[in-house]
Amino acid sequence: MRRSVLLLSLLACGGTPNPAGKDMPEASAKTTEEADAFVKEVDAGLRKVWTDAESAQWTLATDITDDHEKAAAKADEATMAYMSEVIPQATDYDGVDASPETLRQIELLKRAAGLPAPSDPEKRARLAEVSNQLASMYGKGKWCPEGGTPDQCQDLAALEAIIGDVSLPPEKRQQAWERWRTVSVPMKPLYEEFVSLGNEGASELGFADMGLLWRSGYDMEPDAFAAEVDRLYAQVSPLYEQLHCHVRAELNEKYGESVVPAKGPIPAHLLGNMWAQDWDQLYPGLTPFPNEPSLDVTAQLEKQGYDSVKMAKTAESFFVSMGLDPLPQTFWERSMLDRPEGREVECHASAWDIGMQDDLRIKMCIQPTQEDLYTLHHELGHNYYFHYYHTLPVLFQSGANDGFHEAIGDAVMLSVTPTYLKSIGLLEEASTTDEAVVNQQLQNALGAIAFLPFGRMIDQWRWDVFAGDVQPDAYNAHWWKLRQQFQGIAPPAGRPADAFDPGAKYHIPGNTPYMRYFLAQILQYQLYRGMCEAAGHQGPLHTCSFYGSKEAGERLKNMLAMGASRPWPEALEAATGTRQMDGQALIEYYQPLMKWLEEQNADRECGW
Ligand code: X8Z
Ligand code: ZN
Repeated sequence: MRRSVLLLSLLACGGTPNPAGKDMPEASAKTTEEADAFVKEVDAGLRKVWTDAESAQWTLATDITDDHEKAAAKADEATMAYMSEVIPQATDYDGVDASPETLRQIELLKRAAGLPAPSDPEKRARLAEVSNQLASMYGKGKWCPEGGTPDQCQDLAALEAIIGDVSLPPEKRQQAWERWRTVSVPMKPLYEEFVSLGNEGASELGFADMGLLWRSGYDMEPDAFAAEVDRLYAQVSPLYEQLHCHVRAELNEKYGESVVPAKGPIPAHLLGNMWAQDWDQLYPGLTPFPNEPSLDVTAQLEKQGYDSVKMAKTAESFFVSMGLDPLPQTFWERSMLDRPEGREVECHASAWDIGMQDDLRIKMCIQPTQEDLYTLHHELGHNYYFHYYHTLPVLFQSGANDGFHEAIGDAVMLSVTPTYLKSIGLLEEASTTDEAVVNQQLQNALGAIAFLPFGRMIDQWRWDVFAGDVQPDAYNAHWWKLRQQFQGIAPPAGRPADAFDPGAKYHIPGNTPYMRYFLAQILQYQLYRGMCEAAGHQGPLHTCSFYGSKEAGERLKNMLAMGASRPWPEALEAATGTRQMDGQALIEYYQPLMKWLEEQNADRECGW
């Protein structure tokens, strides 16, 4: 979701008007009418600045040039200036006697700056400039040989292809891994400046640092949120540890003790993904029961000549089967579905609603792969959220919390079972034997379970950096400390002193909060279970598909239409009947795999 990146990242959240345990503030001098008028005025003001900023960001992301970068920075600066003006006014309404809708908008406004700017105009302009520079550096990032010609340069896609090709020798993949990380070296001084200016902005708004501002967006106290993250991670990490143990043992066998030691962390370049955040590419080599039917959707997509439009239509048709609206015609006219020739673009997939009026779009460089089919469901999940809440006041046009926004498409994707894929001709055969279930679950887990510690650690790093607990000279070491602690992975070799590896991950230079993706991993199984219930599913959770279920669609639509108008536990309750985020649905879903992994690992020493 793009709007979240700079502008709305914290709108997904918002505090309750009177958080538990706090005394009611003293009555405000403002009247009910004044509060309503303020909220109305802010709604109009935000629509204007956000629409301008989004249009400029769209232009930049689909055509990265210096001029577009300047225009985007200018529009961001105007947004920041507006925020600096209205956010402090919100506190004048503390304790005002107004409707719950008005009170909630005022509370959401206080946390609405994803990137809070200092009120000093020069510093604000500099922050807008630095943040757009960082994002463009990532988008344009390439490794080029010294003294070489431009056609010898390698961009992210080229380097990812090498990392993802598990048949290539480890040295070649290590080289690609290291080359991509040269792109982020020059980001480091800019990132330091970004942290310092952003923190200054946060402190002007009354938050000790940017991390605290981010954590305060979950309808609970920031410390309680951090504890909630720990609780959720403790629920699901045993499954990750089993997966890690099995994968490490297999890689040890494949590459030998000198490349992948049987104990200790796994080298990060051998997991098939540039950031080792998902390990999907390892599935063909790890298939538990190779005699079961193939799950290779990519082969079929290629064979059947799926182009980007057909890929997107395939994802759309799942949502439509549940009774959701087809995407508007303008989606097909305005989206960027393919990498264009002759200009630089940011290929990292994102979903948009420019102007918050159902101008739905995605920006993606679609390839006919299973991974991109997955990402399309993910992006359309964002678009459907935008679509069903676009009539709300803008401050409510956000996920119930930001994890919800990221979870919708993924929850739907859990219903994209082999049986469904066979029904649309993307698998030749589907089987429901116990062996086939383990195959499919391992395939899923290499994406989703491998992701859990990564999703957990990224913002741990940023929280620590923003809080000043980690100084610039320790940025990289701290990154790898957390990578090892949570993921049990290590760099292929010692890192150079000037390395800034966090910058080689899109969301760091792009300033997109990341804990949302961890929450989404938890929430998606809860939402999936809720929709399965609505569809009348009986039997083990992993056997459910709500394809074609209008009842499941109804439940989803109701939640989407709430946006952020109510504290997230209410939205969760509407969709699932519970008010707590809970890793138990994920654990229930993966029960067959957990059992199989424990058997495989019975004689192995797990952990790192
Ligand atoms: O950034 C994304 C989406 C856009 S919101 C493509 N994701 C995270 C990532 O790529 O790192 C989805 C999964 C996690
Ligand atoms: Zn997303």
